Amino acid sequence: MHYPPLAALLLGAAAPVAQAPTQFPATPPVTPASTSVRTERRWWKEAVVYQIYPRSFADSDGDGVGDLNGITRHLDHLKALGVDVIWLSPHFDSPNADNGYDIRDYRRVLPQFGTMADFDRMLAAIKARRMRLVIDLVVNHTSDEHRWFTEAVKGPGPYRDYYIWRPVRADGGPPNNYPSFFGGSAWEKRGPGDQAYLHYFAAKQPDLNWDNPRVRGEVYDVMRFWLDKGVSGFRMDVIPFISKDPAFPDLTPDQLRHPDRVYADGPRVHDYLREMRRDVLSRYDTMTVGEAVGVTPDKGPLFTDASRGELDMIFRFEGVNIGRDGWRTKPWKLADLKRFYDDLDRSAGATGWNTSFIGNHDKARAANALGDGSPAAAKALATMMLTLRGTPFLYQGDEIGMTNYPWTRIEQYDDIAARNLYRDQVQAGRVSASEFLPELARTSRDNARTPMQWTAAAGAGFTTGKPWLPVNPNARRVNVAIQTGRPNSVLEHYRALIRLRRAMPALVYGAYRDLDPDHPQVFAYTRVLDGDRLLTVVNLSPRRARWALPGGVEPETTLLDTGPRSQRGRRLNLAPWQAAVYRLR
Ligand code: TEU
Repeated sequence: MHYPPLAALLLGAAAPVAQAPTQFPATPPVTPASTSVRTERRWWKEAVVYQIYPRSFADSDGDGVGDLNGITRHLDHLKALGVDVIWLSPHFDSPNADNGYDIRDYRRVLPQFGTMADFDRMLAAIKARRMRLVIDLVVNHTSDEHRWFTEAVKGPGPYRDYYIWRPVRADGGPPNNYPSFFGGSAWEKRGPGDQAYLHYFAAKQPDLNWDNPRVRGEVYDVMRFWLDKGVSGFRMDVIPFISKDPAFPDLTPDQLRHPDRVYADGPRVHDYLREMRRDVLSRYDTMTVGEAVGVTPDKGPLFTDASRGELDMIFRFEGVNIGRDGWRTKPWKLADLKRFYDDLDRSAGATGWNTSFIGNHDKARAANALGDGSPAAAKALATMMLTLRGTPFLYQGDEIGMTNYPWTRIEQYDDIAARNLYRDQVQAGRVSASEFLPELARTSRDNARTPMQWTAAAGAGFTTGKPWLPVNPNARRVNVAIQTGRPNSVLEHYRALIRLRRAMPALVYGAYRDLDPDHPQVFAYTRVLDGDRLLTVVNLSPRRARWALPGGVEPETTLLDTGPRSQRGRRLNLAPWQAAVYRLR
């Protein structure tokens, strides 16, 4: 179909629909770190959070896909682990182009996962165990099957301006050179007129137009709907991306190397987050954590400084991404990881707060990505994660040291990111399959999405049917049942660490100091609160290591140790991946 230019103008949103201008107060400054305000106590600072990827956690009805009743059945595992808060990855109705990060209906449970009654029962069971639930707020984009979008695509009407439309170029090319995270242009022409809509992720994930106050009102209503049901807050998907530069200038070649940094720096993002806090969050007792993709170190505090009234915490990814460059792995140095944690800690400033995590549903398994896949490495990483300053977010399966899957063929993958990469890299002739596939196997998100390993049974106790992603063949050795009660298992180590964290306020609120930033194998730091002085020493390497105790650092009691007694005079001799926590004199 061809439309003359005039019709295109009438149909499209080439000029944004006029809206009542919203007045936002001036942005408050970040509290300088030098102001030594003692951090205020909050339940979410003291909490241990556990992320559930519902598709892969527990399948109660044998269809091969995890579900809410499966979660409800396994809550005692989380309680015994010591978890306070569950973060549930999207459980909403979705066509699953991106496994639920493409939402079709924000007020409906994905039928594969169950019903709203199942959700209510799950939430009641969580609360009965004195835990809380935080859900995933995915509002940078919706599914293209959301009713707002199916209406918007038709042309002018109340929903057109819920999304971002721009005319395609005269040669039919996209309005600008923004790339999508899942390959190709971030623009797709659809519907009448020569108009394209913006999608930072898949074409089936159109970006919402947050400059439209009606869109913000809809999002806030969705938030109130779930808060009124009793959820305790939100993990906010790519939340720094919500505000766009309406001029959509082309990215420079330099910016094209890190488009996420531009996407995360829109002109109104802080105004919108403060409005969200004022209109919604401040009326409830919540915690919020933003997925800060693209947020550079200097910008982090703008989101988390408590005096600004935006988010409570963000996830920054330099740590978990240290061993990778896109789909490739890369060598890394412990000193760089320590520098990141140091910088992160400083960026919390006087009133901000951080997160501590080693994996999530978008990463390869932590035991492999930052370790060598061994149980000892899993325990070393856990010790680090649970004694750093910041609220720890555990990812399902890491508590038993689950590892990457031995992928060999592209057909084994489910993830849209993996499949599109294969198309853009291998099928487009950029790299050979033999170069690409072993790297993808080490970096793919599907590593984190294979079924949770509960028992040694076929289906790993995850399902009695055919699992939607294959079960890792190591499930016979690596599973919850086998590790429960077994001394030195990864699971018992996690439990001990969480108990320790609960018993020691210094592990939550204590000041952090890296004692030896340059040591190539050992990560050693103190946590100090009033008279309490704790020392964590972790050998983050597969080789034995030595570390000399600095003057004034006198271990008094060993609170926890994964290896043989290690102190000889002023020296600690550490086995590969050995980790210990001491109370200092
Ligand atoms: O992830 C945002 C993000 O930028 C990811 O692309 C991440 O860098 C990537 O997964 C690495 O391969 C969030 C969600 O966590 C992710 O699951 C979604 O696919 C994405 O947003 C879109 O909603």
